[in-house]
Amino acid sequence: MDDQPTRTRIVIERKKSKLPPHMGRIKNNPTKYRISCFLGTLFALTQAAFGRMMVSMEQSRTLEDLVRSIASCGRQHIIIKGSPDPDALASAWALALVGEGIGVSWLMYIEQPLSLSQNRALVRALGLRLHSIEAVKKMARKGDGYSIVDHPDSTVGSIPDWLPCVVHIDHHTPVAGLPPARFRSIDPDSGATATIIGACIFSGGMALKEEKRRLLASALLAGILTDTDHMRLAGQNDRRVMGLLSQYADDRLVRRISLPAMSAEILHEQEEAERHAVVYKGWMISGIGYIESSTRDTIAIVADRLLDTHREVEAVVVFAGIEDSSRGTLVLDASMRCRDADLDLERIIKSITHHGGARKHKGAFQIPLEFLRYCSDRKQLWSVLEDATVHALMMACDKHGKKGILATILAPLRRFFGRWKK
Ligand SMILES: [Mn+2]
Repeated sequence: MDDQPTRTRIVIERKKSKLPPHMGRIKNNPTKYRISCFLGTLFALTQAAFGRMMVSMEQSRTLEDLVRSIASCGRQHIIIKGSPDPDALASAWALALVGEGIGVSWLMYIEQPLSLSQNRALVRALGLRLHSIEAVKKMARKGDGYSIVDHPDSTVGSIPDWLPCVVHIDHHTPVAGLPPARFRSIDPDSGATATIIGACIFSGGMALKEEKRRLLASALLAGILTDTDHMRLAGQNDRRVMGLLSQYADDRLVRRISLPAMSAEILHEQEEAERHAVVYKGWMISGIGYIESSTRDTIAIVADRLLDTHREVEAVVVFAGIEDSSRGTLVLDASMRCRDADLDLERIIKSITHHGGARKHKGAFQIPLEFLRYCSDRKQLWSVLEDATVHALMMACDKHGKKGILATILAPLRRFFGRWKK
């Protein structure tokens, strides 16, 4: 099957090149010049209209397209690249069910181990068997394909080169240069990937057994609730899809799998974060030391809570050294939260590292520290990591923050042009 067109942006190029010789001649003839201008405008308008049509076609992708893409592979390898949170798990299972409905079997893989009790509860409730990402190499056969949910980057390093990407669905800020996918839907206006998939499946009227439908609606709803901070950040799409899902979902199950368990550990980490926080130009930056990868999501919850508690700051960054003792890995993981949707977290993160991404209000980056895990003085290593991270963030704040250099230079210009707009 042909590759589906990727999400297109309408770009009308304005070239500053000199007029070609024949245009020079036309310019000397006013009537011909006017006709050529008119034809040029007509051509540009047609192009723009066609582009817009392509975009709206993309947005109205139906269940049929999704089914066709999954049907094109013998077996679906569904990969969760980011944190296996309720949004990613529910979305991945939704793709599995779409495949199951047409006889395409599936396997599910995770790059990071499960963290937090509600994620484990969701995996149990759905009866999911999760494999480690390294297993794809062994399991993939010719004719299979892989799917990515809830991650802006559809490339996966540890899979065979010949394995095609059949589905890529996400709600983070899109990244450039992705490999082709047979079905791709990237919508940063949706608060969760579960919103995009939920709309596709539940307004598309996919046939599902009652029990599976109840479970899927509950899981997707929990995914949307978790990613939108219990609707605080929900947009129009999210609310519409939540309305659809709530007709089938089981309230008690949704509560169980979407409420962050308020453990003593989280409260302790929050206190730690407050004690070590550096406040710089409205940003609260805090490193909480080393934590085990099974409790990795703590930093995201602590970041949420700090932004909630400290109303005076515009952004919060909580970071930690994440250790996985079974794999022997060490990763610097940071969670960013901001109050104002205008603060471009994607740009801020990309100014620090390419290992991360963001959407409105939330972002994260992970820097692998492969070699540094051999450092025997862990205390000293942490103080180096803390120093480097805090300084990198301060520089990013200077450049892109609301009280940073760019904002200070641009503010009078904005005010000046704002006056003219009125
Ligand atoms: Mn998500």
